[in-house]
Amino acid sequence: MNQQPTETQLLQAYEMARDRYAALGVDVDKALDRLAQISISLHCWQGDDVGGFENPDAGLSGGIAVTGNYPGKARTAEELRQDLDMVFRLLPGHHRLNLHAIYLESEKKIERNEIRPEHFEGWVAWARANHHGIDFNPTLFSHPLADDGFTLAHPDPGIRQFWIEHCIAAREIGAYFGKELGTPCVTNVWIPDGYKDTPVDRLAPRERLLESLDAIFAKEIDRRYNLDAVEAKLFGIGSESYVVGSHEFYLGYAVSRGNVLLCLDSGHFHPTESIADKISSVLLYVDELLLHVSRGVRWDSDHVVTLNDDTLAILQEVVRGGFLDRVHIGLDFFDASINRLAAWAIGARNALKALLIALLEPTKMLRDLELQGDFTSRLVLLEELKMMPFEAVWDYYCLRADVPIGWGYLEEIKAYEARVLAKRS
Ligand code: RNT
Ligand code: ZN
Repeated sequence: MNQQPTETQLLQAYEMARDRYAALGVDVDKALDRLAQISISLHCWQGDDVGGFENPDAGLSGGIAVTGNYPGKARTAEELRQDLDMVFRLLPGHHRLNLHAIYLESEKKIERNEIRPEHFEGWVAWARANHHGIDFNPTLFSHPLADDGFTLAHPDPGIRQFWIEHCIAAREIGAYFGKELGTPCVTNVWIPDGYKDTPVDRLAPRERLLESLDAIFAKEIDRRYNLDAVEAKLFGIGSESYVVGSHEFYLGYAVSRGNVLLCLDSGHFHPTESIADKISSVLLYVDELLLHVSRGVRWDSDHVVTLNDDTLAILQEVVRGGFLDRVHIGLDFFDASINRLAAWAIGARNALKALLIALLEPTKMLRDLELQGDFTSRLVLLEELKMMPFEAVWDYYCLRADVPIGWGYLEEIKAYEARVLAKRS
């Protein structure tokens, strides 16, 4: 299993693949150069089961859950950064980090509405040294004032105000990241608010959420440094019957406000509903999108991303539509039943592979066939494309970037597990 192809074999396979694609009019080198410009935002929370460092004893709440107890999870920001360094070494290209507010670093306890840039200096220093951009999220869960399942839509104005202040503080920290690192931070608001059982009043919580969001975004922040996004959801654990921030709610919000990005999480819709089909519609009305690429499995919206039809369809849409400059690609899953670094690497490499496959498509040829009404040829070609040698191109891309080929990254993760993770108990 550990037998890897030699460099000569990899190069030979690549050249053959390049000719096969050239015959279809696809310039492989151009596709790889484009791929190299795409940064994926790696979510910090896969590394420690969405725990954060604000209060190591606090449980995860908000209708999301992590299962599994694989040994070796990161317990400090330092350990998390060490793990991230390892994972980034397994990914071809330059990528970003997606942080949550609870990953702050401070000697003393800081209230959520009092978080400031200084609590994230360690992250900025690390990101600068390693050329990562940072994206951000206020954390509106795992907190006593979110325990009854409501935050920005809470009936108590004092509690709403607390969370409004937290979100404003988060946007300012986002701007700090953007300014310090020279690349805009996308700050994404997701709230858990909803009811377990059928509500009587579906309107009032949404009116309150609308008012809270307007208060949060009233403060002008330079869009060169920070971009705001809002994320909808269909249901969560304990909010099965009603979620205040539904898709319609946030779509309307983003469209009507004009300067807020919409975040589409692929695990947040009905099981047969794919966000792939939403991208071209939404981008007619909003300037930019944030994607949380994830994988829903029954009740869970956050399984590790695999290279399945759904992942492919999402990234194909981004590429086919020419949307790469308007779509921010982030990952969102958490699995504690397998090696956490492997979970990250598997998901991120799969998102990159899906992008590569999409970039290697002779889209114009397919589009012409479609326009001519030749659906027979369209289907033949789409199916035959599934057998094209993109694997040889991917291997070459990894070789060029000096990252492990094929499952070679497993060996590195196992070695890291023995060297570092096994000592964390
Ligand atoms: C929850 C949302 C949200 C979270 C992170 C931790 O359903 O998907 O994006 O996963 O904020
Ligand atoms: Zn999400």
